[in-house]
Amino acid sequence: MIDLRSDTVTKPTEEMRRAMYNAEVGDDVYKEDPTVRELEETAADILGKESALFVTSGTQGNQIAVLTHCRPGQELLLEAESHIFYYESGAVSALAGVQTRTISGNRGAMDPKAVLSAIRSEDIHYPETGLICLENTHNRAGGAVISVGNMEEIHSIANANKIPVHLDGARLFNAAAAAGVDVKEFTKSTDTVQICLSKGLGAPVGSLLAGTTDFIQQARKWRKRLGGGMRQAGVIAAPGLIALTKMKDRLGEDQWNARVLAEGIESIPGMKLASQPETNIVVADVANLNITSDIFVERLRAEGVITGTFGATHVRFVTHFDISEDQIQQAIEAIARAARQ
Ligand code: TLP
Repeated sequence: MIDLRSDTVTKPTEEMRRAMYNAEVGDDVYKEDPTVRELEETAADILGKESALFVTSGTQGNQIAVLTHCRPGQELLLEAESHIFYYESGAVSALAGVQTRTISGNRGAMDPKAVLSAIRSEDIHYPETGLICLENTHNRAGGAVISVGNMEEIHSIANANKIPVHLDGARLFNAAAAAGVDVKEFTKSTDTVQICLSKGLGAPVGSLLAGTTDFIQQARKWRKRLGGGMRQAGVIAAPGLIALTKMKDRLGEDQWNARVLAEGIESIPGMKLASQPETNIVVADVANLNITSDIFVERLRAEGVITGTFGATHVRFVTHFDISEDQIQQAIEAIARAARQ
C-alpha cells in the first residue's frame, strides 16, 4: 500500500529507534528529564523564542496556547478553515470557553484589513478579542505558504491593539523550505508558536509550544491540568531531537514529489487540481468524473493507494519521508486507473 493520507503516517527511522533505546531519562514533571530539556532548549533556539514546552500533539499545543492566552468569554480570531477551528473537535469552546470569529482567507491568508475590522472595540455588549491564530503552512488551503509579509502586517495590527498572535506551525518547516527562509522569519511575527515533530519531520510523537519563559511557565501548568505532565518522556523526546535537527533539511524532496504527483494528476483525463501545490500537500478535484471523493478514495484503495477525502469532491494526497519517487509514479498510474473506472 502507498499511504498518502498524511505525513503523520511515517515510521521512526533506525536512528530514531536507537536514540529512543539509549535516551537518558528522568521524571519530567520534576523537570528532571535531560533529553526533554535538550529538546525544549533546541526548539526554543531554532524558533527564536525564550522557552519551549514538549507536548503530546499539535492539538494539545494549540489548545494549551489558547488556554494560556485567553480567558473564558473572549473571542478568538482565526481563518475559516484553520485546523484549530475545523479539526480540533470544538476544543476551544469546550476547554477555554472562548468563542470563535472566523475570517475567510485567500489560500489560507487572512486579509489584514479584515483582521483589523474584526477586532472588537470596547463595548459592554462585545466579547474582547483575546487572540489571533495563524496557520502556516495552511492545511485546508492545500499546504499553502502564508507569506512573511502577510504575517508581519497582521502582527503589527495585533500589536497596536495589544492582542497576542499564536501560530499553528504544524508544518512550519515545510513553509520555510518552500519560501527558502529561516523559520525565524515567520516566528518573529508571533508571540507563540506550535510545531509538530510527527508530521514532515518524521518523529513518532510530539509537538512543541514556544514563547516567552513566563508564558511557557503558565502553559506547563495547563499541560498538567490536561493530563499532559509526562514522566520519563525522554524516550519520545530523543527521536524528536533527531527530527528537529536532521529531518528538516530533506523536506524539499517531499515538495518535489508533490509537484511530480500534481503534474501526473493534471495529465489524467477528468482529474484536476483544486490548487497548485506549494509544499507537500496535493488536493485533487474529482467533480468531472461525476463521482464523490468517498467513491474515488475507495476505488484508489482497491488500486493500492490510501488517501483521504477533503470535501465532497476533493481528495488530499500528502507526500512524506516514507514515500519514494518510484511510489509517486506508481500512485499516478493507480490514480489514472481509478479515474478510468
Ligand atoms: N492535521 C492532521 C489531521 O488532524 C487533519 C493531518 O493529517 O493533516 N495543525 C495542523 C495545521 C494540522 O494539520 C494538524 C494535524 C494539527 C495541527 C494537529 O496535530 P496532531 O495530529 O498532532 O494533534
